[in-house]
Amino acid sequence: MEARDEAETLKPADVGLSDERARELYRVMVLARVLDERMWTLNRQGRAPFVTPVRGHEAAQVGSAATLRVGHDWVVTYYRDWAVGLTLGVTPYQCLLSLLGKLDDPFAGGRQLPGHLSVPALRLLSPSSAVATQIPHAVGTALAARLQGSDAVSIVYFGEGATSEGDFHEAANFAGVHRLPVVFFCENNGYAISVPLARQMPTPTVAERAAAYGFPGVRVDGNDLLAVYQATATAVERARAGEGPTLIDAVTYRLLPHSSDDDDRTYRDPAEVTAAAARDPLPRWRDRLYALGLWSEAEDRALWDKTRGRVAADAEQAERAADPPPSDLLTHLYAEPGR
Ligand SMILES: Cc1ncc(C[n+]2csc(CCOP(=O)(O)OP(=O)(O)O)c2C)c(N)n1
Ligand SMILES: [Mg+2]
Repeated sequence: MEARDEAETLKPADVGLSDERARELYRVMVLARVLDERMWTLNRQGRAPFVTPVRGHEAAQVGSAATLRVGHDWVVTYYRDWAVGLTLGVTPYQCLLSLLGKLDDPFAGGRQLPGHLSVPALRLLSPSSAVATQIPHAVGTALAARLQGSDAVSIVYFGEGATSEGDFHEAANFAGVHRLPVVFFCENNGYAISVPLARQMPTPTVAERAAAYGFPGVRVDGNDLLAVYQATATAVERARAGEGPTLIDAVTYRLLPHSSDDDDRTYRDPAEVTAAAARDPLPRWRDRLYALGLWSEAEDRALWDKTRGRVAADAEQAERAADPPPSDLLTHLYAEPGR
């Protein structure tokens, strides 16, 4: 990416982040990675039925979500956005309860696919699994904020594959016409399951799609935490100031298969995955913190040990938690007469 050299000279203060916040965002990225490792292991052990990995997307998710006013701005995610949730204050234990379909799963009481985070107090909306359907929902919350005279911004996350769906285009068109306070955040990992980007769209970038709807499309290195933070903060400010939407094309890579049911060796050259792993956003941000004198190898080792211990304990506790009772099977599925 052209943006890379310039962005790599950025310091936290240049984008309005304190040094402590810069370290904090690294801790969230590590937490997301460790949670991802644990969920994948639980799946491979036959203890968790289905996982949508976040690995590789951490800088894009954490860097963007960190720009939001938590509990004020509306956040609409998709199934890969574990690290968005963790940045807003969702806990790994809550994620693990949902992964295992437990009674106390705070997102849906154990009756949603994993990765569908939903917390009303955080204004984190419950998404559908149907690709791109969450995008018009975010435009709806942006319109509601406008009608209520609130300065809340809506951000919606989706993959580049979702931009081939009608929902994306209708949402972008409506938001563009009405200059609504919404940030369209695309986690562009180059694949919609097995379908590569060139088979999904006739343009080389997602960013250029914004031109058709009259608002800026910004392409950013999605593996560079500060570059993502800067681009999203600008888009959020623009939206809050009444200047309308922005589409962010955050270029990243999914380091694991699409889901635990997918075998990516059938459509990706292992050499491509190895090359992408060399651009892994975690060591990249860690090395930048080292270079800035904000982090040490001893602190890093201690953080990984502590985080792995915490998530392992959370997983054990979540496994022991109660399952929903069979009598609960139809709750929330059908309207209940008289209620
Ligand atoms: C409307 C619809 N079509 C197809 C699917 C099956 N499906 C689930 S995820 C996915 C790929 C989406 O790719 P992308 O938007 O690039 O996100 P990524 O998974 O790469 O992060 C597909 C085709 C679906 N859930 N909904
Ligand atoms: Mg994709």
